[in-house]
Amino acid sequence: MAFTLYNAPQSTCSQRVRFVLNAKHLPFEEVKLALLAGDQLKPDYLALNPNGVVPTLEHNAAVVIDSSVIIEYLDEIAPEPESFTPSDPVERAKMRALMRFIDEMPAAAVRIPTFNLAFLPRFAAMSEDEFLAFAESKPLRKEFMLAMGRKGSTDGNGCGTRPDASHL
Ligand SMILES: N[C@@H](CCC(=O)N[C@@H](CS)C(=O)NCC(=O)O)C(=O)O
Repeated sequence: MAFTLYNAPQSTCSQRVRFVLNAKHLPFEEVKLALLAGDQLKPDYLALNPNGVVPTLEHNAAVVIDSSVIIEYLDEIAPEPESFTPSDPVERAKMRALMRFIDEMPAAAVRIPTFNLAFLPRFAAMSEDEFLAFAESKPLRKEFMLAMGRKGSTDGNGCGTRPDASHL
């Protein structure tokens, strides 16, 4: 099996996939994208992942996008040495609910400090028009960028909230 993972070292979504590949002892090639430089928005990468975000997995001729989908895919094609998916449908449903929760809450919440700490210095150096054009070029994150603004925000105008997993 030949795997190529397009990812970024600091990206939590990429880390999830690297964790599963390593836990399953699956060797993989890495293509590291420089997110601050905008590698994820280049035409060659958008042809693989039209959302313009990492990670993306190439497995032979197949292209799989979205970290949660990728880790479920890996568990299906490589259930040995260990499967991470419960065989009982109720337990499997709980696993999926937890995965959805992680996507909806902590993954969304971490975008705000990431934006403020990593991206803001670059945006502050842009004119408002340059920032708007840059936001416009992001297929998945345009609204988030506009809500955060060129000067940043502490709450992203409701784009993220404090995660509470106590019910799971
Ligand atoms: N739901 C997607 C989200 C992917 C995502 O947001 N990736 C971030 C890094 S963790 C990214 O590529 N950000 C670059 C950008 O927003 O331009 C997944 O889990 O794969």
